[in-house]
Amino acid sequence: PVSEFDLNVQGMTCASCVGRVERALKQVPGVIEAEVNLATERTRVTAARGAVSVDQLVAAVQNTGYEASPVE
Ligand code: 9UX
Repeated sequence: PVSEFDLNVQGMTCASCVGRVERALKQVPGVIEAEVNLATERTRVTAARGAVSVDQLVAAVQNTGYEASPVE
């Protein structure tokens, strides 16, 4: 079973930014997939159910230097 999380990630302006954010999220234990949509600033994260909290994901993005918040 998996859980999906939607984040709004701001501050990305190029494809390398996208790569940094996706890599940071995929390095969080339990994360299976992370996909950034640069145009919409929306990021969809798939993780093993119960393995991560949205706060952990937000923190992982913020540690790379971008702003993140959960999408309600
Ligand atoms: Mo691209 Mo993003 O040159 O911080 S990596 S703008």
